[in-house]
Amino acid sequence: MRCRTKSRWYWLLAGLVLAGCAREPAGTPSSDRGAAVSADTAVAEAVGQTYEATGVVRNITPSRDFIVIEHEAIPGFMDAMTMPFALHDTTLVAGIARGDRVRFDLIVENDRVYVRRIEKVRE
Ligand SMILES: [Cu+2]
Repeated sequence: MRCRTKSRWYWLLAGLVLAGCAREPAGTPSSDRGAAVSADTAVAEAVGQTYEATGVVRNITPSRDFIVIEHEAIPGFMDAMTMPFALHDTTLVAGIARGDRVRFDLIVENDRVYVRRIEKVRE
């Protein structure tokens, strides 16, 4: 039970971490204000965009509202990394399992980033 509570918090936090993920690409020193400003500009430019990305599924929450994907670089938005993404609805991951290679659409809005379409691709 205690475990479950912890993992629930993990997913809630993961949603918040997402914004930080896009704002501060790996390797950006937080003390470097210039880099921080340009990263913010990149986030501002990303709002309203849809990005197509590919990666490998590492986890799906039992509630099917988050998926962890080891994604490849998303040009203009993110470096390659493993991170959680919110799923637009729970039916999206029907037929998708851990270890699957997937292609997905990432929608970037003002206050959230989520997956709207995801499909399994053949290796
Ligand atoms: Cu990422």
